[in-house]
Amino acid sequence: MQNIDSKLHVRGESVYLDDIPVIQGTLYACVFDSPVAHGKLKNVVTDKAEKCEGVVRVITAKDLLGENQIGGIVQDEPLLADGEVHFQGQPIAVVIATSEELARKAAREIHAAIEPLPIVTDPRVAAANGDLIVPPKQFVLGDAAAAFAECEHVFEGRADINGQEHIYIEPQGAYAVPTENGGLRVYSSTQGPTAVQRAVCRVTGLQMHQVEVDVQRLGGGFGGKEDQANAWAGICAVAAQLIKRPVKYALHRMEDMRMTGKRHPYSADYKIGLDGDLKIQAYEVTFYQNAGAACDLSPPVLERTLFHCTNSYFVPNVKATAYCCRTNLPPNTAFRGFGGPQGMFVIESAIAHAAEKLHVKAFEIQRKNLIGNDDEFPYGQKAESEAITTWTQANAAYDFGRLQAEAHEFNGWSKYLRKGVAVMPVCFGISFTKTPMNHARSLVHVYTDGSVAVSTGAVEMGQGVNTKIAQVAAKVFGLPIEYVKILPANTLRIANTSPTAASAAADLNGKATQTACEAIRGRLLKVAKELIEAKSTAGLSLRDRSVYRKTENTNLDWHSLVMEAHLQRVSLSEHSHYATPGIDFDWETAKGHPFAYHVYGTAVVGVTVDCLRGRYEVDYVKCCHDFGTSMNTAVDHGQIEGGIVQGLGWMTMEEVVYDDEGKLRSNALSTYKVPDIYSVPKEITILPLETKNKSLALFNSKAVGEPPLMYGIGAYFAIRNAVKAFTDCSPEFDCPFTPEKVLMNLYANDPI
Ligand code: MTE
Ligand code: LUZ
Ligand code: MOS
Repeated sequence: MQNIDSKLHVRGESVYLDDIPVIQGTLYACVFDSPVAHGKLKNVVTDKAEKCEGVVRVITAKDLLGENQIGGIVQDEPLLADGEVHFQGQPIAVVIATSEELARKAAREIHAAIEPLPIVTDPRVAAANGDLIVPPKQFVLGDAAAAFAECEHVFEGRADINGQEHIYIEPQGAYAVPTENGGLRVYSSTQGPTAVQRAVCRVTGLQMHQVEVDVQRLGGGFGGKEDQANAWAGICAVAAQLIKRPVKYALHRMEDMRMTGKRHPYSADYKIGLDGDLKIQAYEVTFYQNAGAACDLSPPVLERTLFHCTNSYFVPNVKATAYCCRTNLPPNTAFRGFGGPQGMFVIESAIAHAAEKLHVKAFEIQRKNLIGNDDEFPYGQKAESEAITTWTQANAAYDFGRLQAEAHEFNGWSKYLRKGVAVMPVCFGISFTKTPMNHARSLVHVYTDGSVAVSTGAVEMGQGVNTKIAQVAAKVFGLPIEYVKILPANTLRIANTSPTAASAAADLNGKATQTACEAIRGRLLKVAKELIEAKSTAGLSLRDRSVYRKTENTNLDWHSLVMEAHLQRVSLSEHSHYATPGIDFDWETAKGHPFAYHVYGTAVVGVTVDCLRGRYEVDYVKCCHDFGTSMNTAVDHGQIEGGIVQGLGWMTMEEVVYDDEGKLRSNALSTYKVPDIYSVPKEITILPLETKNKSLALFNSKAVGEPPLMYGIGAYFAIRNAVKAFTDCSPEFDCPFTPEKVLMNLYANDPI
């Protein structure tokens, strides 16, 4: 079944924030943001801008009627800078004008007097200065120190991981419209309608029932709109409240890149200990997370780095420590994988390091250490593992040894091309690691014409969650998908939502929808029982728009049943709640059962490096992926292909560059290169592993949104292997492996 939005997308008829027809009298915002990464804000000169054509008002921190604060976890993020600036791109003032162009023009006339303060961009420097946003976090399993003493081989090193721009196709934005009695309706390109509602209430001083947030769909979020849509909604809301006219702000790409946070860069130190049989006996790792200038979601991102620091491996003795370091960069934020990928890159680096020194293939170490059933993760949860199964099935289908041998043979005769292969297993936990976030609600109406409308808190951002939720309703009611409409996420219909994140939107909102539909179906079947004079509802079901008794069509059709139920004054509506059972986590002990289940998979990545130019191509990514029982293979394969390409981009060509002044140099799509049709792998093969277990997933389909991104990590190690096949070198573990970096490594040994 195809994505229900695909026809709209192809015709260009899908409505995104900037497509919403504007109301007469709408004004446009443009932010004046800090040109300095750290300093005392002495004075903001706005009078020139105020006199510009079309300008209605210029807003600064002192104008807010509510609190000047949008920090969610730590109260360290003003909506508009006040007293100090902490990163280049921090909003200081907002111009409100009659058109977008005039607002932008006037914003250029604002000036700020800023007395410079020292700028820190390196998380290790911040940690040395003691500038941590929250206290360090630690996971301990067994006794790493004692285990190292017993290990035959011990290796230590460092790994550095750069950030990543989200490059959602639709930049951030919001549109706030005043409603009666001082209320607001806010359209926002957000993954978290409730987070936007809370932020808007805070900065305007309104109560939550006065603020309606509506989200039709996003042109991509990838985590970048889990928290960071709040500022733009807050800015539009404040302006709409003050001026009493609708205010819109759709950011330009360069504004978005300059002012918003990205995937967190990390620097890490690792120590890995193996016994004579290549079993990893001990692992010690310290992570320095570059959080940027404000907390945002950095602590839970840091926690997920710890949760995934041993990836798909069982290590009996682990000590993992993580520091949340404040720097003068835009606050970094959620990005597909949410800190997990960074944790995985470090242990994969440690394994590659050990393999290099021991002259064995990395995949021999990887294979020997895969986590098995009932092995314990460092956070106490026992694995229901598919790690070995996905590895074995991928190896049976693709033959890692043969792929390596072919690369080796090729490297033997090719003059300037080198092939490299790497295997990347992935294990990713599903559930928000903050247990209280794992719940959702669904509101289902069956109308008297038999059509069905479903509202949930899930935000459609291209991942197909609406299609899956529509499938749930269609399945429970036995209807074609065309009978079901999924309404925009709206805080008046569905309250107190968790963001669409953690790959859990279909699980949580789909389960709530299932319960709601089943409740209505139960009532309808009772009505049907009377109409067809059956003894009980047992054996009755809804299928093909009809009521069935076992396998026989009773000729009572859906439309008549619905109308009859309505005439009998039976409710055709239901509001249901779902909360993931059986999960908990205690940070006091750093142990618990935080995840409903894990998603497993194994990928093999092959690359060819042009050793004259440093350029490379990804020849293939072949994986075996644990789908549970996929609800929609077209959507899920799309998620895997997209995730892989996004992961490859992060590992290879996407390079976020800040200079020492904290200025973003890679500030446009001309200087920040994302994968295009020419750089995607020539082959992506997906072998589905169908697992049926007692997992808590929706109709046994496992979440798919984030895990495949981490297959892309294999590209780094495949390129590294190809480079090592050309020249005797040991490239640092420092991603992305850009063509420039490849070239420098290829010729590092050459005297110049
Ligand atoms: N796919 C598309 N097309 N666009 C997106 O923005 N976001 C990813 C993933 N896949 C994203 C996407 C991220 S970061 C998450 S957490 C999940 O989708 C969220 O949706 P789900 O919970 O429905 O899987
Ligand atoms: N967001 C969040 C997430 O708030 N908590 C999480 O655990 C998480 N995990 C993945 C992606 N987003
Ligand atoms: Mo995804 S990083 O959970 O939005």
